[in-house]
Amino acid sequence: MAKKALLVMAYGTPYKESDILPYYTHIRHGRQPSDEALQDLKERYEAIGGISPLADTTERQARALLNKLNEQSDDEYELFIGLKHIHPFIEDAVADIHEAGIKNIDTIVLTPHYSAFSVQTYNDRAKEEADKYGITVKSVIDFYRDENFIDYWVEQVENTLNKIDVEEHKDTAIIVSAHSLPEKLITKNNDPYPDQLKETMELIRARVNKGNYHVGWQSEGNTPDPWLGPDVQDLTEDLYNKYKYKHFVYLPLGFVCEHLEVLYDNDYECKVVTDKVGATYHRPPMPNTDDRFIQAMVNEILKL
Ligand code: FEC
Repeated sequence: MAKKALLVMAYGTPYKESDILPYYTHIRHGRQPSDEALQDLKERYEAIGGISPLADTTERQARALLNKLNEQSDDEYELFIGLKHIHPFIEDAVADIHEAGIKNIDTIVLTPHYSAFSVQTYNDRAKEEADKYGITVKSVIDFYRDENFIDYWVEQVENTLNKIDVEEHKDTAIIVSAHSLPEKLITKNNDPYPDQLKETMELIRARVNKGNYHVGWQSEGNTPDPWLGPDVQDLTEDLYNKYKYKHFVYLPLGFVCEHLEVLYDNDYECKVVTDKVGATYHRPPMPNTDDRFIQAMVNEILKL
């Protein structure tokens, strides 16, 4: 039985208010945000209760993944968590793996779709650090196609539709979304990210063909360049104007748990729009440590 490191990588979140400035500066590649932008972010964290549940959920997801993987693998995995924008950084985790004397790492990023500007940047950082120590790295690229992952979201759509009068299913929008990225980076590089989101929507629609499916993008950054759109808030307003939908169901399935981008950008910002137009807001629970979600990731790791 070979000993391997399981490196679970995730975005990271401030642990306390004073972490917000260095965290935001790291996200901005070392450029400090303006006082106004910093204040705006602080207020968003305040609006979701002070801090994000992301740190705790990442830890629980990683432990659940480790346990399931060790039950199903011939290898014995030890868990390491590496974050993109706050400690423990990806590089710290790889250094810890070296300290532990482990020579093989399997990595996964807690996001289902691949983009060179998201998953690949995590993988490159892990690989670059591991190369310094002569450690071998294998990385999961994406896991959205796994049937267990789709099963999870199919059940969420069905549960939500069950709460809506059958006659109103035709007046229901189901908005499938992921984090937006700058449009020029994605189109110039023929990045699969937008197609993967559409494919995820089609895989769900093939199983629950009720309601009206639409793709949206959310949480775009504050830069002058265009980002992938339509933005979920604008989309909500446009769809309402066009179809007078009575219900809006949000599936932010490019994310894997409740955190700032879901609790604020969906549960607050999108709800402002549904309230304004007089439609009903629905957002089913995120996967968190759901067994099917964890199994989807285990399946991809076992294929490495
Ligand atoms: O709950 C929390 O505290 C953290 C939630 C969080 C997640 C997340 C996931 C992704 N992001 C992605 C791309 C970008 C790009 C920029 C950017 C900016 C921010 C800011 C905050 C933030 N992101 Fe994030 N992201 C989360 C939080 N993100 C806070 C800064 C303020 C703001 O713009 O709201 C723009 C950077 C720039 O200015 O240059 C690009 C992508 C994901 C999903 C994949 C992943 O998890 O890695 C892509 C969770």
